[in-house]
Amino acid sequence: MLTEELSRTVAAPNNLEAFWMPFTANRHFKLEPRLIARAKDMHYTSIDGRQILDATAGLWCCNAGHGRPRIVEAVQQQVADLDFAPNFQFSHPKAFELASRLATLFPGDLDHAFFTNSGSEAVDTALKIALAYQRARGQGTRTRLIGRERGYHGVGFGGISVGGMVKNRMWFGSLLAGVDHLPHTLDLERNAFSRGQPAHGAELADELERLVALHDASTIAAVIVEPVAGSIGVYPPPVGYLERLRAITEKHGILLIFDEVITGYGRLGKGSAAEYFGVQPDLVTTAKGLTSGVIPMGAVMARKHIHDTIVGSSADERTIELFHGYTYSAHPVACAAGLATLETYREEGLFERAAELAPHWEAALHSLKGLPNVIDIRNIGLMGAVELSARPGKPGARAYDAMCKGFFDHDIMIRITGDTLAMSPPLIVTKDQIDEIVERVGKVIRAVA
Ligand code: PXG
Ligand code: PLP
Repeated sequence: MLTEELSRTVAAPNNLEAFWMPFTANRHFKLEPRLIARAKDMHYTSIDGRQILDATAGLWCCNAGHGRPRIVEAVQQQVADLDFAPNFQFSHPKAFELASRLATLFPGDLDHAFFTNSGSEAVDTALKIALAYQRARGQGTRTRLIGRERGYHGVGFGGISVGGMVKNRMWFGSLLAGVDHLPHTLDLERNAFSRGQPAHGAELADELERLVALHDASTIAAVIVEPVAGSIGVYPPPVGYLERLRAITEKHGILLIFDEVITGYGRLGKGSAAEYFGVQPDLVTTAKGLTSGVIPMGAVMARKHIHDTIVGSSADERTIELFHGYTYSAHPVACAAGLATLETYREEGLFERAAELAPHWEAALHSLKGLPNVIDIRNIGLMGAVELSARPGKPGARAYDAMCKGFFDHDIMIRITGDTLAMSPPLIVTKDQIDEIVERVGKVIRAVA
């Protein structure tokens, strides 16, 4: 069966041509394709029938693992019962049910959910809500958005404007106007091989005071940060940093947006990073783990005053309050997947499980210290990164080789960014599987020395 699939794909090389792959070295991939046929629990099956250990939860999204029965059945049933219903001026019950579940999951009064289909759309939505809120409360001069160097906020024009990964920005012109950036928080000199949150760097949040002094608070709508920078290679926030950012934004009437597309839904052993760190943002963007990656979906969680200010801003209750939404916002199949996913997390105690496993994950990852070219190891919750030194003049090549060798020679899926190997296993991972991941990653690191 699997071999048949392999021959069907590979025997007709033109099959590989038409798919212009996202964020992929297309030419090299098509020479040496890494194709997946199916997935169950902690493993993928490659099209040649090998069991590949999923050390990345897909792309940081399959937090419940793969092929989970409750989610599969919910999606199958929903497609048959109600394949689509518009959510512009009409709706369906599961949209309200899921929003209510999310309102209880996120801390404080993050009580309103605006649904999107991805993290990128969630980011654009949150930025627009921030601008609309400032305007609705009579602070329409607050139009600036502040992101952070090395941040990843998806690939919409809003997201790449506040984002700080140079290759995601440099090709695409002048981006949104009026955006500025905080400095990133990676500091290998002071913090290399920290376990969990690094001790040094809280003062980097004070850079926001400099931006306020430069632009004036009356021009700044919102600051958006990943509470733990994910895509760049797992940068946990320095101790005290997020608290300081919250204090400064609050002092100046600036909204604080946490982009929790990766950190939400148990990745840190809690429903959100906001809860984990005990810091209350005004808006939270989420996606990925919301449906465990099964059906695309994102959501922006907004605090009550933000929702109420915008929704209450028009006198006539027959007027649309926010001119924003996607055809597939709150798609019924995505809502069904979301509800079943949250139920799976609850029923199996997966957030608590992640919290319990985090110390084992930390110890296992840090056992890789001392291997060739390893210059830093970072971890928090069930996120981890091993940073390798770059080959002279060839940034990224060592990690790229590691990813390929991992897949073909050691049956493991790892994620790479620059010369960093990033990992975020499904929350169903066992201690033995964590040890297995780390053992295989160790072999891969030796193989690319
Ligand atoms: N914000 C954050 C913090 C993210 O991590 C997005 C927004 C965008 O989500 P969508 O669903 O539009 O992809 C993300 C997504 C990687 C990697 O290389 C990271 C993401 C996606 C794909 C790959 O680590 N993060
Ligand atoms: N482009 C065109 C021509 C459309 O009609 C629409 C939606 O109706 C869109 C883009 C936006 O698509 P979506 O709502 O799926 O984001």
